[in-house]
Amino acid sequence: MRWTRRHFMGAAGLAGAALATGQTGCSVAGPAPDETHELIARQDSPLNAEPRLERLADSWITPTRSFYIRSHGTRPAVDPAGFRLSVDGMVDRPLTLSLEDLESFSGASVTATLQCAGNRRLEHSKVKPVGGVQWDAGAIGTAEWRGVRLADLLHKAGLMSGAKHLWFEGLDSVALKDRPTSFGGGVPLEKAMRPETLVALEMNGRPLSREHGFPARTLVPGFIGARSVKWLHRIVVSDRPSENNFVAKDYKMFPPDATPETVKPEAFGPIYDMVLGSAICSPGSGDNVKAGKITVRGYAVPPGDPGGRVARVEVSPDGGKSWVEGRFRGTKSDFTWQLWEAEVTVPIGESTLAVRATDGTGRTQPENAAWNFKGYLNDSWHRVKIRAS
Ligand SMILES: Nc1nc2c(c(=O)[nH]1)N[C@H]1C(S)=C(S)[C@@H](COP(=O)(O)O)O[C@H]1N2
Ligand SMILES: [Mo]
Repeated sequence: MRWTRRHFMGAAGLAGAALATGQTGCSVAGPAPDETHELIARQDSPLNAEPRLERLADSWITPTRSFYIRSHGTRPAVDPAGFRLSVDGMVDRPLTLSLEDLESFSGASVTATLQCAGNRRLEHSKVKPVGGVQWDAGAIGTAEWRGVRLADLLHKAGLMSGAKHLWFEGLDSVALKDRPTSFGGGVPLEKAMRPETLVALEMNGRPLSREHGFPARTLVPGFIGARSVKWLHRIVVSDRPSENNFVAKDYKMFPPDATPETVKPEAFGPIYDMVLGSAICSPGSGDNVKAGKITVRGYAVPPGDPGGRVARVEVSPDGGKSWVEGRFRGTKSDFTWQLWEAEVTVPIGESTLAVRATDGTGRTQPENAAWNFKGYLNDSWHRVKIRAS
């Protein structure tokens, strides 16, 4: 028995969900309940919400109730019995898979950190305002994902020669300025074939909730969150990158002087890899602390390439004049964040704490990030102003 889903269904009495669809005998469970009450909404509709930062540094695995939600459009309600995932394009044998078909593949589980490319956009906005959801540093979380390796699906379908890219399509509808579209993502074939890349059906031991993409999503560890497409219903194998808005136009890194009016998105490639980053989760911005020695806690994320790692974290009590080395807390694995803590001494009055991480190649986060009008990939030192008395 490779799958926990049926056990879960029995234990939680989810046969009711199957009955409700008139599919007695269907073994597929419904979604895990949406839990959003602990999140801070940055936008109500569609819901975009992040946890309080203090919460985030509590545990290596982020409980689903504290996991950020980032959605661009509608939140589909998918009937698990009627659901089909298609795999077509440059394949020898196009596939149309039900949830039961997906569960008949051997299951794979991966612990990975998911982070929005717009995490810490709020700080970009303080340099010069940018549009989009104004995320603090909480559009990130780490979960245990379970599903099917994308490579196994592609083996079954058979790749035609010349295949180079995968396109992913969600069932949601997103209103662009001039038209509605579905949310799409994509990855180069090389990443699709790697063992960490999944079509995920479960998050933290339960079926996906609706907010997190029930019943299926791609999960692309090391890549920006936008490539982990929720409510996934179609995979296309192609010789070129997807033409979906969110691959061809959005989620690109434009230079600081580019503007929405003048930029030519076709001149820039899609963002794939995450970049080295870190944030202070506690104390929080504006907190009052006791002067003297204080403990600072937070997370650091490695660059997204396989083998990317965080080698060092440093914390400054004085806005970057002096630095103290932090120590790692808890577990880590490939494609996950690392939690850390450090002791620094702060005087009475106002102080600016800062954190910066260094990766396995010796590269350290810059003091200031490359500002861009989309507000992506803020990798500057993370700073938090506190008062001590
Ligand atoms: N279909 C669909 N998939 C999507 C999105 C979306 O709006 N629609 N948002 C993407 C973005 S930008 C991020 S950061 C992650 C967030 O996943 P989460 O909401 O489960 O945290 O989902 C990605 N997948
Ligand atoms: Mo995102």
